[in-house]
Amino acid sequence: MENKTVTPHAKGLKGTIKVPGDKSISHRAVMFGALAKGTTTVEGFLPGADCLSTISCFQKLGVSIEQAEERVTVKGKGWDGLREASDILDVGNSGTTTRLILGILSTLPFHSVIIGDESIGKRPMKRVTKPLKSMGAQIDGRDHGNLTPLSIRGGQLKGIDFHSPVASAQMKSAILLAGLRAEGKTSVTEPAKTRDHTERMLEAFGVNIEKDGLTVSIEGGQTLTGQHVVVPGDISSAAFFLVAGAMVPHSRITLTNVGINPTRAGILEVLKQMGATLAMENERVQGGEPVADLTIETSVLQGVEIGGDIIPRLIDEIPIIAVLATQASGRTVIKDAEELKVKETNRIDTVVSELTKLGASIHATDDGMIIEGPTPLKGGVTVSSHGDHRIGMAMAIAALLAEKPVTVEGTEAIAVSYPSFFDHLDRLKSE
Ligand code: SPQ
Repeated sequence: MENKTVTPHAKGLKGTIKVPGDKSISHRAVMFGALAKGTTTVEGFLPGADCLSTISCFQKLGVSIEQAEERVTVKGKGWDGLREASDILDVGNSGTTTRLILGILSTLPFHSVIIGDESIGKRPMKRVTKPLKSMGAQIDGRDHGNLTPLSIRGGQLKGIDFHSPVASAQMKSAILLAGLRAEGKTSVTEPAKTRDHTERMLEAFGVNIEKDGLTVSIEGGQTLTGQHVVVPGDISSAAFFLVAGAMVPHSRITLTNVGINPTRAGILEVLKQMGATLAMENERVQGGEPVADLTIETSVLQGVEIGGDIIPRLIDEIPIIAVLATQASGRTVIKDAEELKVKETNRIDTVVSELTKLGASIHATDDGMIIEGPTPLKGGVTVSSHGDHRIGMAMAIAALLAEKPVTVEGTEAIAVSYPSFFDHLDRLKSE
C-alpha cells in the first residue's frame, strides 16, 4: 500500500491545469469503437486504471486496440467481430466496465466470465443482470447473479420497456447497449436524468435514439460506424482543484478544457450557491460534449442544502463537496444520496469517518450527511482512502488546510481516475 504525507499549504494554490480525460467518456469511446465497423481513434483518452481495464477486456474479446498515453486506436469489426475470450474478463475496480460490458455480453452467443477486485465484488449487479435476464440473457453469479464473479451466456434478446428504480447511467447504458441488438424497441425511463454520454456518443457513431423527457428508446438492429472521438477533461477530476481553489486562502486556479455537460455539472451550481468566485470562459462544443475553461478563486463560502434531481448530476463529487462544506459557514445538508452506499466504498461511511479524524463536524444520515462549518482541520493524523480514488483525493485536498501534515493511506487507488493528481497538486503549490 502507498501512503502520502500532504503538507498544509495555506499560502495559496496558483496556476493552470489541464485535467485528464473524462473517465466515463473514455470507457464509452473504447467500447463503442470495439462494437463499430471501421477504425475509431480516441484523443484525450484517460490512461487511468479503470479505462485500461476496459481496453484489456475488449482485447480479450478479440478486438485490436492500441493505446499510447492519451491516444487509442480501436479496429472494430462490428458486434460479430467479438469472439469468446479464452480467459476471464478482469474489470479491476471499475463499475462502469462491469455494468456496460454486461449489456454487451448479453447479446453475444458465447460464454464469458467477469471478475473484479474486492470492491467490485461487493457492488450490486442485480440492478443490471435482472433486466438483462428478462431480455433473454443467461447470467449467474454469487448471490443469485448479483455479485461477481458473474458468468454470462448471451444470445438473441427481446427489447424491453424498463422503468429504472434508481437513477443510474450505468443501468441505462447497459440496457440500451443490449437493446441495440435486441428484437424490437428498448426503452429506459429513469427517475431523474443521469449522465447522457452514452446517448450522445451512440448518436455520433450513427445510432438513432429517441428521447422523450426521462425516457430514452432505441430500435434493435442498428450498426455503429468507427469515429474520431475527442474526450473532454473530466469535471469529476477538476472538482478536486475547484474545491481547493475555493477554500485554500490566496488561491487562483484555472482548469482548461473541462467537460461541462449539464448532466455532470451539478458541482458548478453548488459552488455558485455556496458563494464561490467561479468564472467560465471559452465555452465550446468538442466531440458532441460542451467544454469550457474554469477559473476559481478563494471565496467566502456558505453552507447549502443539496438533494433531489441534482444528486445524479454530482454524485461522484459529494466526497469533495463534503470537504468544502467543512469550510463553509453554517450547515450543509446532503440528502437523497443513498447511491453513495454502493460506490467503490460506502462513501457516506468513508467520508464521515475520515473527515471526523480531521476534526470536522459531520454526521451520517440514512441518505447523505450533515456538516457544520467552518471548522479548523487538525493535522498530525493518518486518514485512509479505503481503496477508493475519490476518498483518497478528497483527503489530500482537505489536508491542504490542516494545521499539520496529514498522511493519506492507500493513495495508489487514485490512479483509477487521476494518475497525475499529485503532480498537478505539486505544480499548483509551487507556482
Ligand atoms: O465506474 P465506477 O467504479 O462506478 O465509478 C464511479 C466513480 O466515482 O468514478 C462511481 F463510483 O463513477 C460512476 C458514476 O457514479 C461512473 C458512471 C458512468 O460512467 O456511467 C456513472 C455513475 O454510476 P451510476 O451507478 O450512478 O450509473
